[in-house]
Amino acid sequence: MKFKNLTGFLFAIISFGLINVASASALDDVMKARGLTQKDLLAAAKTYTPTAGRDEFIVFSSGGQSGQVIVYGIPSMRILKYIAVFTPEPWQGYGFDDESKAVLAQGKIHGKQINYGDTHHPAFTETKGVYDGQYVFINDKANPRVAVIDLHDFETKQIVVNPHFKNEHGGAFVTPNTEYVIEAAQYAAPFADKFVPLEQFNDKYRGGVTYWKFDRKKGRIDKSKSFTVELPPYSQDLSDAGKGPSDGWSFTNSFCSERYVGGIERGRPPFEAGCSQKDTDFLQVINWKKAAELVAGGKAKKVNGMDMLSMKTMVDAGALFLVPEHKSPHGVMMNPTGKFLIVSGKLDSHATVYSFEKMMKAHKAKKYEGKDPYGIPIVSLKDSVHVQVEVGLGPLHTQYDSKECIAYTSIYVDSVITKWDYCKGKVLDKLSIHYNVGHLMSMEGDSVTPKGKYLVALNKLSIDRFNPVGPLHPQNHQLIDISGDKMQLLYDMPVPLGEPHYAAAISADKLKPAVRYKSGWNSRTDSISPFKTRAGREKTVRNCEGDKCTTEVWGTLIRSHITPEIIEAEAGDTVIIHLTNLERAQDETHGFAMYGQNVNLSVEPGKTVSATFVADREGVFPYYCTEFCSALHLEMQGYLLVKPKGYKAVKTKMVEGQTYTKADYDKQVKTNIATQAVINGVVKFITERNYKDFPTAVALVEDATDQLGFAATWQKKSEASAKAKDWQNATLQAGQWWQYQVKAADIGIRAKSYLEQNKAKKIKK
Ligand code: K7E
Ligand code: CUA
Repeated sequence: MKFKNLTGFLFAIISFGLINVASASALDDVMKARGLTQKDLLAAAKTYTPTAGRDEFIVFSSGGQSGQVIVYGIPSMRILKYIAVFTPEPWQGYGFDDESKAVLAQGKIHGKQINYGDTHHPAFTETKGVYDGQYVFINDKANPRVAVIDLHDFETKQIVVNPHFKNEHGGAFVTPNTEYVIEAAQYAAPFADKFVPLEQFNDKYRGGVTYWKFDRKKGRIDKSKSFTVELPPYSQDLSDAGKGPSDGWSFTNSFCSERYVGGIERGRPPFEAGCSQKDTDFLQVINWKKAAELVAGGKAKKVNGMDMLSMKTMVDAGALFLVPEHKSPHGVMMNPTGKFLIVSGKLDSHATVYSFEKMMKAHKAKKYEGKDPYGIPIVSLKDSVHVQVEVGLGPLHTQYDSKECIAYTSIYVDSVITKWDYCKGKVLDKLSIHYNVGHLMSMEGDSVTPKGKYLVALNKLSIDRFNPVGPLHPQNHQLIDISGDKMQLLYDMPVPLGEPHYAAAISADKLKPAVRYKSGWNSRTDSISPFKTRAGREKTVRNCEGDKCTTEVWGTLIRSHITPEIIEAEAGDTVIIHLTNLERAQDETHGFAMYGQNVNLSVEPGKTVSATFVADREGVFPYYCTEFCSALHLEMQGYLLVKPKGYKAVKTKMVEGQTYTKADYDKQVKTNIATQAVINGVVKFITERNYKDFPTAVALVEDATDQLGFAATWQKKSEASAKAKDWQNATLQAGQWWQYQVKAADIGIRAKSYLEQNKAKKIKK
């Protein structure tokens, strides 16, 4: 739709009945004041998500050097979460509680804790090539590792360390039924964990591709069933798995097949010169199904404790060959039908479309143009290329549309996105982006059923796109509308957390994350924690063996108190605190932070976490809840008292700041009765409505009923104290009774407004 002028545009909106005349002039004013064009308004209308609105797609983006994964929505581009993966992250208590420390410890290298990762490529689990929304994998380029994130709770469950590589890049990519998670090496190194002179590079340095076996039932990678295929010391790069007709095969790029070793300090030209000298590098084509059979048939050797297939074994079985690629290739992407593979050379202006059928025909006929120095046969470019297309200078990565034969390639040097037809080999459209784009991401673009609609350009530089924040700039993710013939730029989103390389988007309706854990849950092992603690069963136990003492606490958290509120230990004790969040209510997370002990926990509803530390000196260590969980959140506090060794307590009375009389008790009881009247009114409103038709309302009512149960318990206690004329306790207990009433009222009112908003119907009783 084209409009002659602003009035025409507004008139069109009005006649569509979207806004009324009065607000049309208001809109006009806003446009003038903010200098917005019609195009801007259209873009805004395509991305703006009204309050409480939801996104159609959810993106899992690499967090680059932050070692995390960034979750955001499309089209709103609102960031929803940073998932802690390779790096400690205090908000989630990751790397602070014993349970998540155990996950990070799986990622140790030679016993050394690595507290960061360089995440590059996320990949969803697939079933028959379609995203199923169960798990997402992410790699760490710097310390060759892969992590498993469960989408049931968006938590990292496992980290595996590659025992063969010293670096990686071509991961994580999955096979169509997630049989394997692919991880290819990058900078060649000796497999042995020892010094090997660079002079022995050609003989002793190696690359490879690791196939991590994913056990879907357990939701974990099974290292004992995983293996590596040995490759020459070319720098392996991005990889992709075949699908459809090419299922069973995987494809890994390489650069620096010159096997050049730099060394400016030895008077040699640098890596960049020697690694880009030849006109071609090699695509490494691997039959992973055959490789798995070879491993099962005992053809693998254990190297550093994990199976490895030699190049010779693979070549002899016809399961490995090479195809030349143009100068310094980077991206390699199998198309949705599994017939074509697009590779682009970053020092070239072409994208090359390979035909799987053609290269297989040559390979089966043993029609090779020669062998590489390691005896791997080479199928010629001529015998494998479908078409080559001039897409722009410095093409990197390609993504696919829902429309057949349509691809988008990121052009790094030119800073454009090229839309082209890879069947016919024709460029269709170009869009300038800002600036120097790396990966591109289309919706469900790696699957056999891409969803089209949007594209995100993951730009390397943001330069002048945002308000300046110092020399370190945020990255820039640009949202592009690809629903029409022409691409349209919609939105710039700054990413202030490391440099994301790749991202993957899934339809939001495929994700069904939990809102609470089963009570007493260890979320990292996905089982009931042995330290689960029920209400009323809290305890602190001190045990000594010789002069080694341990103070162990089994505690609970619920609005608004921590049990225990006092922990006593002696200097030198190992203190272990287990905390269970007793809440069932949505979003009632409690935190736990303690002075001077590096203790900081996040305990979501149902979760049990533990913290272990040595109380190495006497002192008073306050602790408190870090999440503003209720009106009396600030009172959610306590003390760790670390007494000097062998301290003998002198019996003295607890001095309270305030004493209470019968008048105080009566006043509190009067308040409580009035509060109960308010609660009764809310209860009446709810029970007269069809609230049982609304699961959210039912959950709130359950929670409120719990709180009223606690109120009743404290009412009884206070009445007993009043009977005994203990006005001090009677008043305080009546106060606690009121606290629970207030919590019940708060939740009840939330349920009431939910029912009003959702137009609950009145029912006859
Ligand atoms: Cu091109 Cu690691 Cu896929 Cu960066 S990578 S852009
Ligand atoms: Cu619990 Cu604040």
